[in-house]
Amino acid sequence: MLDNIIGATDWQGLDAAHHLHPFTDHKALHEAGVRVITGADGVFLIDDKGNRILDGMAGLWCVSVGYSRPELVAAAAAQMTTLPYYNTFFKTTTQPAISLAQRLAKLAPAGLNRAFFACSGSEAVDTALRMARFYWQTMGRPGKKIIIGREYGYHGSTTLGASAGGMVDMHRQGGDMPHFAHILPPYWYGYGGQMSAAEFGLYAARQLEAKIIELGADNIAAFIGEPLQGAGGVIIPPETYWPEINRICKTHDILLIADEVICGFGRTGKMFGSDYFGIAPDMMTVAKAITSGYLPLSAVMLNDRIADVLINEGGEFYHGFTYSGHPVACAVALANLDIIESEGLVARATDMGALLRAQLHAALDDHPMLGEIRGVGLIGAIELVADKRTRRFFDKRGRVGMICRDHCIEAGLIMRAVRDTMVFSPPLIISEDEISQLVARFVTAIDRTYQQVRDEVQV
Ligand code: PXG
Repeated sequence: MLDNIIGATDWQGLDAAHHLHPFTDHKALHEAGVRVITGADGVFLIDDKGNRILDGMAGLWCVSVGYSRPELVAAAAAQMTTLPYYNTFFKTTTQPAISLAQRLAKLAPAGLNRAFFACSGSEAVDTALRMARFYWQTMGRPGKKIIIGREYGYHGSTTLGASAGGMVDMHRQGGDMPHFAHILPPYWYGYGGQMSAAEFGLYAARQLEAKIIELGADNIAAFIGEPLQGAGGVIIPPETYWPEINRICKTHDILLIADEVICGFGRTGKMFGSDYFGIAPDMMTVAKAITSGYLPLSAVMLNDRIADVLINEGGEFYHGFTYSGHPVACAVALANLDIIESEGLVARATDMGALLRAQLHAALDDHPMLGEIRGVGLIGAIELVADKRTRRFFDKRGRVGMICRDHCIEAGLIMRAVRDTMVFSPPLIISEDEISQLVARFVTAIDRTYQQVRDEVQV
C-alpha cells in the first residue's frame, strides 16, 4: 500500500515545489534530486528505491538505540493514551517530566541535580546562555555578559546558538549577536604544528585565559564548549585540555557550560563527555540521544551552585516553551534510557568503537589519502589529505570530502563530510558484522574518491 503511494507520487517534484530544508542550497539540491527515506530498521535506512543504506551517522548523531524499536513506540502510545499533552507552566507538571528530571539528576555528573526542559539542542543552548547571564545579574554583576565559544564549535541555529558557535558562514547570515567571542579549537591535527598533543592541549586551553584577560573577567559570563566538537569535524581535545579549562574558569570566575548535545548518553563510552574528559561543568545541555531522536526533547542540567541562586534569589525567570517537559517526549526518553542501560550501550560504545578503529587502521593506514583516524567511543573522524607526510590539506577545502560522501552513499553508507574530514557516529547497537560492512563500504568509497582525485595527492 505504502509502496504504491510512494511509487505513484512525484515526491521529489513536490519537495522541490514546497519544502525548504535546513542547511541546504536549494537550487543545487533540486538539480540533483532529493533522496526520499521511506523506512528504517536497526542501523539501516531504506529509501524509495528500496536501497538499504547503513546509517553511519545515527541520523544526525542521535539514533543511539537504532531504528524500529517497539519499546519506544509502546512508551509513546501509552503516554499518548493517558495524557498526550499538558504543559509545565502555571504551577503544573506531569509525571513523565518529574521522573525524567530525577533520572537525569542520577545520571549526570555529581552536583547537576536540576533539569530545565526544551525541545531542541538549540533551545537548550539558548536557555543555558540566558541562565548564565541571569545568574550573574542575580549575583549583582550584570556586566558579566560575554559568552566565549570556539572556532568550529556548533551550538545550534537559534540566533544565540549560531553566535556562540564558531561557524563563520552562520555568523555572516545573522548569527552574530553582540557579546560573543571565540578562541582556537583544540584541533591538534589541523593546528598542532610541531607541538606534542599534550603541549598543544595546554596551548589551546590557555587561549581562553588570554581572551579572558583581554576582555576582562568582569565582562564575561561563561565559556561554552562541546566536550569534543562534533559538527566541527569530531575534534577531540588532547587530555591536557579540559583540566586546564576547568582551572581557568574557576580561577577567573567564569561559568563553564558543557554542550553535551552530541556526547551525552554514551556516545564517548561514558554516560557524558564530561565524564570522559573530566569536565566540571556548571551547566550541561543535552538533546539528541536523550530520546534517540524518536521525539524532539532537550534539557539544560544545572549544578546546585547555579540552581540555588536562581531558585532562591532569582524570582521568576521569564523563559520557557509550550512543549517544555512534553509528557510523550519524556516518556519516550525514559524508555530510551532503559534500553541504553539494560543493553549496556555505554560500555558497548567503547568496545565497538575500538573494533571500528582497528578495522579502519588495518584497511587504510597505507592509503595515500589517509591523514589520521581518530575517535573515542563510537564517534570519530578520518582526515583525507593531499600529503599525509606533511599533513597538507587539499587546496579547495571541502571538495574532496563531498566527493567521498557521495561515493559513500553510492556504496550504501551514510557518512558526513566536514571540510575534507569524514565523520562517523553510528547507532550504539551496531553489531560486529555491521561494523565490518561499514568499513568495507567506506574502503570502496575512499578508493573511488582516490581514483577521482589522485592527481592532487602527493605520494
Ligand atoms: N549543540 C550541539 C553540540 C549540536 O551538535 C546543537 C547544539 C543544536 O541542536 P538542535 O537539536 O537544535 O539541532 C547541535 C546539533 C551536522 C548537524 O550535520 C549537527 C547538529 C544538528 C544538525 C546537523 O553535523 N547538531
